[in-house]
Amino acid sequence: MENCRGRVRACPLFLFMAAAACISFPAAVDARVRHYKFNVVMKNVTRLCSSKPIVTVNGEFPGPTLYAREDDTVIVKVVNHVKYNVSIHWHGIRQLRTGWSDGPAYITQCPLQTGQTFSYNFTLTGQRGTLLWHAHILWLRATLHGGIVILPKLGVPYPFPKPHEELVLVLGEWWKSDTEAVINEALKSGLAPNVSDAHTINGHAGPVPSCPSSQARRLSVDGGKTYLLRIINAALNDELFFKIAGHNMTVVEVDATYVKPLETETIVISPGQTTNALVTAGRSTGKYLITASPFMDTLAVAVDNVTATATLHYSGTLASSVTALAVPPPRNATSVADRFTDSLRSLNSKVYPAKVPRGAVDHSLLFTVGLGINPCPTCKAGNGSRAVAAINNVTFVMPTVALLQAHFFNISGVFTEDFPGNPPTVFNYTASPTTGLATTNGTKVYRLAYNATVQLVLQDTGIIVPENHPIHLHGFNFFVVGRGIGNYDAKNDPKRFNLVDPVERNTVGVPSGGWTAIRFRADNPGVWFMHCHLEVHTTWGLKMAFLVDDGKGPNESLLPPPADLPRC
Ligand SMILES: *[C@@H]1O[C@H](CO)[C@@H](O)[C@H](O)[C@H]1NC(C)=O
Ligand SMILES: *[C@@H]1O[C@H](CO)[C@@H](O)[C@H](O)[C@H]1NC(C)=O
Ligand SMILES: *[C@@H]1O[C@H](CO)[C@@H](O)[C@H](O)[C@H]1NC(C)=O
Ligand SMILES: *[C@@H]1O[C@H](CO)[C@@H](O)[C@H](O)[C@H]1NC(C)=O
Ligand SMILES: *[C@@H]1O[C@H](CO)[C@@H](O)[C@H](O)[C@H]1NC(C)=O
Ligand SMILES: *[C@@H]1O[C@H](CO)[C@@H](O)[C@H](O)[C@H]1NC(C)=O
Ligand SMILES: *[C@@H]1O[C@H](CO)[C@@H](O)[C@H](O)[C@H]1NC(C)=O
Ligand SMILES: *[C@@H]1O[C@H](CO)[C@@H](O)[C@H](O)[C@H]1NC(C)=O
Ligand SMILES: *[C@@H]1O[C@H](CO)[C@@H](O)[C@H](O)[C@H]1NC(C)=O
Ligand SMILES: *[C@@H]1O[C@H](CO)[C@@H](O)[C@H](O)[C@H]1NC(C)=O
Ligand SMILES: *[C@@H]1O[C@H](CO)[C@@H](O)[C@H](O)[C@H]1NC(C)=O
Ligand SMILES: *[C@@H]1O[C@H](CO)[C@@H](O)[C@H](O)[C@H]1NC(C)=O
Ligand SMILES: [Cu+2]
Repeated sequence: MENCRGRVRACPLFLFMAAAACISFPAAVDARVRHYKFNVVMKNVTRLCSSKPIVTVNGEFPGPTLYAREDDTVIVKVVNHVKYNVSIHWHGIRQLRTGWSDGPAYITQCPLQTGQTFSYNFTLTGQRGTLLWHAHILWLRATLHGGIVILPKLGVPYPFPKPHEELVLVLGEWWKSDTEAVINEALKSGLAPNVSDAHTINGHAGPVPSCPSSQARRLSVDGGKTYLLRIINAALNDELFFKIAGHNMTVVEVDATYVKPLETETIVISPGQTTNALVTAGRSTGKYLITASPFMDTLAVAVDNVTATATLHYSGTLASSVTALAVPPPRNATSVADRFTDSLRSLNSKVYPAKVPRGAVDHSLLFTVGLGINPCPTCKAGNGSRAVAAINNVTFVMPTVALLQAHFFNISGVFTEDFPGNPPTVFNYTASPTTGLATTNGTKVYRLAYNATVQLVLQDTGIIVPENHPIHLHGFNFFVVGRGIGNYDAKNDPKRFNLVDPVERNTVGVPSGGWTAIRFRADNPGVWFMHCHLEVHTTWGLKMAFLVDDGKGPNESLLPPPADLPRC
């Protein structure tokens, strides 16, 4: 199953199948079913001047890109050859009625133990664009991730000028240490884990202070041609700014939904988000620096401040030519991030309408998202306390039986259905309280009837520190109808909601000390995880799940579990 290592030639559509040697479509007889095999194996790699074994798919880092078309069925046979339990999440794929293939460990499945095999099996319905796959257990997604490219149906063009070529750019974070050791050390101490040592672009950091000889990726372009960059943030904990010296980009899609073209110098992208942008090689020659640098506007929070670099390299450029530098925004450039985020709009065309739930909603929810401090007698470094995180003051405790299994087979005692729809206590969420920092434990879900409409306001808290949290919802896309700083005002803020062409996505940043309002329709039965996509916060408990009941008849009901679903 060869692919072009991130590079796809955008062939004329009628030639597409002939280009199978270039894109990864296997020469399968059944063009509608794409088979992939993921062998999870250890691989020794050298980065930042030192070497370590990492968990990979098929020995590749980043892992292989999955290519398919809208309406295809994808079957990925995963075999676990490593010592860790593994599960893989197909981030952003709706998984209509196929929740068993969603992937988060102990939410929709038990993990694949060493030696086990599971075939994820799902159909790509109503989606086209770039997404990502990644491990959804422990911190394994640090190295176990890759792109998903969903091409439009055969013969359906992009709603933007056809690019000459397409490039998948996976942004990541690299630790010199073993990432499991990093998080385990933090859980023992009660303190925050060590930040990463560098960011990466397609697996490479480029020259960095600690290792000036570190390699940089080179993207070769021809002057005058336009390229589609499929940018994926697969970092564990860092939101990133992405820039190319001397070149503006035009964003045309985010999270596999088309947007109104947005010209920008800087792209802001949170872990779990994807952004497709056109870039025209409008210069005639030269080398231009590409940068991925952190966005973290809470100065009290330590961040890996090492910028990853690659180069945009025009064909015919002399080796001696100097690279034009890009100046990344400072880590706290909130205004740069806001300008970008506030400008994104759904394409909302006749062909791709924004199906925003309008009018009164069935569930109007307010969830606080933030940190907390709980006692931990064994946490010496934390002076007997540990950092935790919570939604509506509930720190989610992982069950040992998958929630979806417990739901489908009516296994009691695994979860309760009393997840609060509003904060249990009303306070000034964005202030920094010095008392009442503890949270409650629970494995709670919020239950929704099939097809119910939901408005959910995600409100950051200032407990310990306010911070930007990229919240990811499994099983659905949602519309980002509003956003603001301070405490959400239920009376006045809805008046300014955009119910016409809000951006549609699966992961959204809740601004530091502010709120974000989303709307979605619960048209997918199953159990759907929602969590912060900063892995450190997920580990600390910033997660919950929605349980969506079956509707009427088989088309609105969860399928039975596949026979090879791993058991606990
Ligand atoms: C990685 O390197 C170590 C020692 O450098 C070696 O023992 C081990 O077998 C290697 N592992 C793999 C998967 O190549
Ligand atoms: C995939 O799931 C479909 C039902 O959605 C089923 O018909 C098919 O047999 C499954 N394929 C495999 C290989 O499990
Ligand atoms: C974390 O950082 C500290 C301080 O630099 C270092 O002593 C420790 O070994 C690091 N932990 C891991 C797991 O790398
Ligand atoms: C790049 O886009 C910005 C708008 O974000 C615009 O102000 C600027 O003039 C553009 N630069 C070039 C070189 O087109
Ligand atoms: C990055 O952080 C380190 C340690 O906190 C600091 O010494 C260094 O000056 C910072 N570098 C930049 C470019 O801000
Ligand atoms: C960013 O942080 C620096 C200190 O590191 C501060 O001087 C500057 O004012 C901050 N900028 C913004 C926009 O907050
Ligand atoms: C623990 O207490 C010591 C002594 O009071 C103090 O210096 C240190 O900063 C504290 N550590 C934390 C994480 O609060
Ligand atoms: C909360 O759950 C954690 C495990 O996730 C446990 O260590 C802790 O003791 C629990 N706290 C309470 C108060 O039950
Ligand atoms: C809430 O706290 C913030 C930050 O301390 C403060 O600026 C604001 O005035 C407070 N709001 C209310 C209503 O007290
Ligand atoms: C969260 O729950 C804990 C434990 O019950 C309580 O002490 C704390 O006051 C609550 N905090 C908030 C903000 O509701
Ligand atoms: C879901 O609700 C929408 C809006 O009320 C309605 O148009 C649609 O028919 C409903 N779908 C189902 C399957 O009930
Ligand atoms: C792996 O998963 C199984 C099934 O959930 C569990 O019993 C086992 O403890 C897990 N192993 C580790 C090392 O966590
Ligand atoms: Cu978070």
